[in-house]
Amino acid sequence: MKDRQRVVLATTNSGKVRELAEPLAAAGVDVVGLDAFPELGDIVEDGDSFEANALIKARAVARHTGLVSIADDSGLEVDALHGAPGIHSARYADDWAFLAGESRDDRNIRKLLSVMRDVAEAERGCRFVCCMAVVLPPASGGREWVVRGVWEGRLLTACRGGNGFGYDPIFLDPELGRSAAELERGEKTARSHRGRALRRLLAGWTDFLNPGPALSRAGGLMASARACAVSDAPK
Ligand code: ITT
Repeated sequence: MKDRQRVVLATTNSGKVRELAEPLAAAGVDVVGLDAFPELGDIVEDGDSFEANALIKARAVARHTGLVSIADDSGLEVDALHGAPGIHSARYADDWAFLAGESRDDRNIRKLLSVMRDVAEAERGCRFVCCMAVVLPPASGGREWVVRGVWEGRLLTACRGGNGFGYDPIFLDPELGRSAAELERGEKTARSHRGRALRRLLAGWTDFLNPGPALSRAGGLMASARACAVSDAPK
């Protein structure tokens, strides 16, 4: 990457920031946090897919800040629950009361383990999914691109490990035989849905920012049509 690019990371999730800021900086992308824009209120994520919600967040932040923005919409899909909690992963247990001292992540895990308590080992397949959207501000043409990363795993019956965030303690990487929370940050990024999406994004980053004439035209059309497919190559 030739020039360093300044982008806003459109997330309020500190776990995501920890996992994204360092690899982005190493790739020449200077990250500005949403805390630099306290006037930006809550963004309503009312899309029906990870892709749609990532675009909703990235568009809102690019529009408000006038900077390139990157958003991550992610979650855990459990086969035995037909893909739930999926796009509702962050708010999965909002219908359950907190136990004393419990965090939102702890409560989500407690609900999921309880719902899955009678599900046999063979039926405990699951995956983390991450869709990452990058959107240029309107003054730069508003071009958009979404990439997807997936991490296949098994749902554990009890927590293991103290690293990471969210559902990491109950997600087993079957090839490593360790939970996501038993991995150091770099090990997790090498395997994870977020790491995979990020590597795809960085591989096409320069082309996305500096498209040739054909790509520019396609990007302009795509931005005005507000349609954006997930792909390995920037549109
Ligand atoms: P932003 O929308 O501000 O980015 P959020 O936490 O609301 O923050 P999402 O709507 O994308 O983000 O929800 C993602 C949820 O999925 C997150 O809160 C975790 O519960 C779970 N999740 C995503 N990635 C994860 C990971 O790497 N490890 C564990 N849990 C993860």
